[in-house]
Order: sequence, then structure tokens, then C-alpha cells
Amino acid sequence: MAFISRGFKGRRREGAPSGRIPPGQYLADGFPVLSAGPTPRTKLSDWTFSIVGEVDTPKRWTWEEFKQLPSQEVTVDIHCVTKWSKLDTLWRGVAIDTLLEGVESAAEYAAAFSDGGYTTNVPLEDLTGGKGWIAYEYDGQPLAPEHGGPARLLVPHLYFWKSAKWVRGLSLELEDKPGFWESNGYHLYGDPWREQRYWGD
Ligand SMILES: Nc1nc2c(c(=O)[nH]1)N[C@H]1C(S)=C(S)[C@@H](COP(=O)(O)O)O[C@H]1N2
Ligand SMILES: [Mo]
Repeated sequence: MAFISRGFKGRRREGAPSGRIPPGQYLADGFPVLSAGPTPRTKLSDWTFSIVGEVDTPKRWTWEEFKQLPSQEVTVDIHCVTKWSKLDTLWRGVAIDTLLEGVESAAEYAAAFSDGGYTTNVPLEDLTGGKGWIAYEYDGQPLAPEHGGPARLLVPHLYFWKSAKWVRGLSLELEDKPGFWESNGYHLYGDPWREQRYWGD
């Protein structure tokens, strides 16, 4: 992971809806792109999504199979640790609840893994109960490669680095093991409302 593209800076806008911008955040203009490395290009014919790790029977879907799963449209606010927030973003994706149906596991954590080697850790509780999706559309269009297409994790109630782009699966884990940014100084959990940006926050 050789470089970090920081996207552009947003401006503070008048009239931000009160109570929706976590402390220290401002409203972004547009949709910044933040990637710790180049955008991977995986052919849809080679793409799969897997549930692995602490499971009796791992699960795997091809792109065709994945697109047949029941999906949901969600409108959510997102908050990047670099301080931009974006309200009312519109996504379509498969709820993690749907992907974990019938999965027996003692795991309490998940490690999301992506093309390009990015990983991030999230408690399973934060991905289930309607709190996490594998999103493949943004604003009614297929998710653009720079924003994680064909599919990315979407966990909007945590800082956006948890929403792994180009995600290829979840590994269910018994322990909360730091992922890429969590090993590089970012908070293990990352709640924007408690400003859990870095280790020690
Ligand atoms: N695979 C991968 N996922 C990633 C990242 C990354 O570098 N690689 N960056 C994270 C960070 S820090 C943020 S803020 C968001 C940015 O998503 P965006 O580029 O769609 O705005 O993706 C997150 N997911
Ligand atoms: Mo970020």
C-alpha cells in the first residue's frame, strides 16, 4: 500500500441539520475518494463473496448468485475519520443478516477482507440486526470502482474506514484482531459519536 489519496476537502456549510454531524466533522461537498493503494479491478466472472473462519460450513456466492439474494435500499449518513461527513447517502446491498442466515458460529467478531489486501475488524453485533450491508449500488447506479465496486462493506454507524471497499468476504473470529488501519493507529472500534479516531481516544 504505497500511497494514500486523500480526496478533496469539503467546506463547512450553513444550515447543517443539527444532531446529525458527529463532533469534529464537517459536511463534504461531493463524494471524496480515500484509498490506501490502487483500485483493484476484479472481473465479475472471478468475483465471489465468502463467509469463512469460525464456521462449520463456509459459504460462498458468485456474483450471479449474490445478485439473486434479497437486497435492501438504505439511506444513511457516513462519517470519515478525516473529518468529512455525508448525509442521506443512498445504497443498495445485501444485509449481513441475510448472508449469515443459517450460519452456526461462536464468533463475536468479523474481519472483512478485500481485493488488494485491505482488512478491517468489526464486532459481529455491529454488522447484524440491520446495521451492516454488502453494498453494490450507490445512488441508483452500480457502485463505482473508486468507491469500492463491485461491492463494499457498509457499516455507516462506525467511521467509514470500517466500510471496506472491494470486499470479498467476512472471516468470523473469536477475537477482535486489528485490521489494516487499526494496526496503523486508528481506533479498534471507531464510533464517530464518541470520536474514537485513534488509539487511546
Ligand atoms: N479496501 C479498502 N477499503 C477502504 C479503504 C481502503 O483504503 N481500501 N479506505 C477506507 C477509508 S479510510 C474510507 S474513509 C472509506 C472511503 O470510501 P470512499 O473512497 O468511497 O469515500 O473507505 C474505506 N474502505
Ligand atoms: Mo477514512
